[in-house]
Amino acid sequence: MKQEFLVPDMTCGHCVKMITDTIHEFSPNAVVNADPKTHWLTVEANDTDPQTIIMKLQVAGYSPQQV
Ligand SMILES: [Cu+2]
Repeated sequence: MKQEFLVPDMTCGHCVKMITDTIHEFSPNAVVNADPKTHWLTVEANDTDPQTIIMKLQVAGYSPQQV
């Protein structure tokens, strides 16, 4: 399942790494694409759901919005 988010406070490569690592902690095989310029985040994974991704990223300090 492909899940898409907007993360306005994902602004640099550090954010991309933090977000990717955070997602891989609970969904190790997720395919994560994150663009700090457009703030667009896509996660392809069958073992998680948008609410979990949003909650975990909020804990990591980001403000994802599902789109
Ligand atoms: Cu950053």
